Amino acid sequence: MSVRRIFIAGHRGLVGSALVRRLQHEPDAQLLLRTRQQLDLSNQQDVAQFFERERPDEVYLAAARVGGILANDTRPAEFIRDNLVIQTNVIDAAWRNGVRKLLFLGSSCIYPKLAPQPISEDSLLTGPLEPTNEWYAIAKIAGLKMCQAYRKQYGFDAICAMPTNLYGPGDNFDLAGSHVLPALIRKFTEARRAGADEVEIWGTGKPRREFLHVDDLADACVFLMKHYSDAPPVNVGWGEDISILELAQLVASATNYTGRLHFDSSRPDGTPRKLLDVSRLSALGWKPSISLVEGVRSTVTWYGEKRDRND
Ligand code: GFB
Repeated sequence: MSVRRIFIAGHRGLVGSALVRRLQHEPDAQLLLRTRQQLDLSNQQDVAQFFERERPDEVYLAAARVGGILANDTRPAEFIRDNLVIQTNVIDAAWRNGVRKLLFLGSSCIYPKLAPQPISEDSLLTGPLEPTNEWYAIAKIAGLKMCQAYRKQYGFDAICAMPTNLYGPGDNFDLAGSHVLPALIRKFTEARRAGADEVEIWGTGKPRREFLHVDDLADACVFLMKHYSDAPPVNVGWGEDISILELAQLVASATNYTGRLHFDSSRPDGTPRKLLDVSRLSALGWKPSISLVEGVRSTVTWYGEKRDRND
């Protein structure tokens, strides 16, 4: 049996660690993993030397500067710079060193703020972006276009997956940088443990979001690596969305919090709705399996155990 040398860029992040869990038991997979201390992906020379030396067969490009609405809105330079640099270094070095296939991870925020729902891949570049995260979105659009350009000019088999809002074990629970689901899990867990009678939720509670468990995303990425080789991006989502108010009620129930919810409407709502059209991926034969209720419960348990261990 021939061995596939697989580089997972960003293997300590939410997505990268899920890819490690998914791929580590594949009998023909040999995982190449480097921490930030071992390999600085923003250093072009280091990345080029790594690829020349290690010669991976496949690359999952999950390394990125990511964050929730506040981090995106307040640190735009970091979001556009770090993502452009990391993805350019990795995609170019992969192609130059004979990588057989690369999967680039984008985000549903590449689509216009007011795209028709559910959002099809064909909505790309048809209207203005959501202002709170346009810097990150522009970087991710550039990554997607770079993959398409390398395929067109060089025949490089680079594919692009566009996931919806993700959550799960290994997420960022820092309230200044996190996405809404880990933020709510932390706020409700702390409120229940402290006996607090109110939890603050940003915005009006009316925006609608779709959430996918990161283990489902990792499975979809491995599926696409095996079964898809084309230029258009592929949306990866659950197929249904819920309001932030409904999400807060779900997390309150999963954490046994019984106090009040206070909505701070001075905080931004962001895009009003973000539900992906997943028909392209469904037609290829993949579907997710971890429901939001089940995924939130297991992530609440994971987070509680992590806090108890103090790590
Ligand atoms: O998940 P989130 O930060 O990002 O926020 P986006 C989603 C919604 O939840 C917004 C509300 O309407 C927030 O105002 N929200 C309520 C909260 N309470 C909280 C809280 O305590 N923390 C946070 N973070 N939100 C991101 C983009 O947009 O989605 C990224 O900024 C990326 O670029 C990611 O694309 C997937 O869904 O609005």
